[in-house]
Amino acid sequence: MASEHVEAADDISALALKILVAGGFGVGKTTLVGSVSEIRPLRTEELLSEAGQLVDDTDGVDRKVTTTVAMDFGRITIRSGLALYLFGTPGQDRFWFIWDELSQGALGAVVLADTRRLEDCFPAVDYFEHRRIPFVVAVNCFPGARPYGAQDVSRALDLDQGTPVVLCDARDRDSGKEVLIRLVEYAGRMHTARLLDSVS
Ligand SMILES: Nc1nc2c(ncn2[C@@H]2O[C@H](COP(=O)(O)OP(=O)(O)OP(=O)(O)O)[C@@H](O)[C@H]2O)c(=O)[nH]1
Ligand SMILES: [Mg+2]
Repeated sequence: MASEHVEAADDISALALKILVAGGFGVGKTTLVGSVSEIRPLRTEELLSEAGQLVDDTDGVDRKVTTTVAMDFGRITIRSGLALYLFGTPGQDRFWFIWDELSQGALGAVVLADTRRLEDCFPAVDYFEHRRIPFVVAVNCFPGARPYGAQDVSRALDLDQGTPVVLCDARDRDSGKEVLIRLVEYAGRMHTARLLDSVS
């Protein structure tokens, strides 16, 4: 007899939403997708090479030896009937052209930030603001980084009022899941408001 337990992502009536995990170089995008994914995540890591030293901005991430060159992919079931497909973007400027492809049809995005290099997430914030893709900023609290409150980060990034800022640890599944739930709730509200605007 077929199992009565049907996983959300295997159920054809389940809703699957596309979410991007973006942000600057080495901020923890691959780590976040890997920690929350219930399937073995797809990764496209390559060694940081000497040739790349001339073009890659690795300041502040000295101990990093690999980088994402195409994307990360993972999946998480938020609740029965609702699965998220997670697409982690590459962090380095030379892979920007991949972002347009990845962002097609996305419900929203997580912009990961590291307060020691906050300016690295400006391009991602700009990118989603210009395309009107709802996003939340998730501050990945690296040990040793000065703790800032969500309000401080929101002000420093000059975010539109209402854009959520969440503190998280990208290595922790529950923490990552909380970020994704905040995003789905926020993006849902934003899309509904726009829909109502367009018909009124
Ligand atoms: N201490 C600490 N280390 C972390 C955290 N998140 C990620 N790391 C480490 O930081 C490094 C960068 O993580 P990645 O997940 O590869 O970063 P990324 O944003 O995918 O990097 P690119 O794809 O190269 O842009 C790795 O060595 C992780 O182990 C964190 O929350 N705390
Ligand atoms: Mg990566």
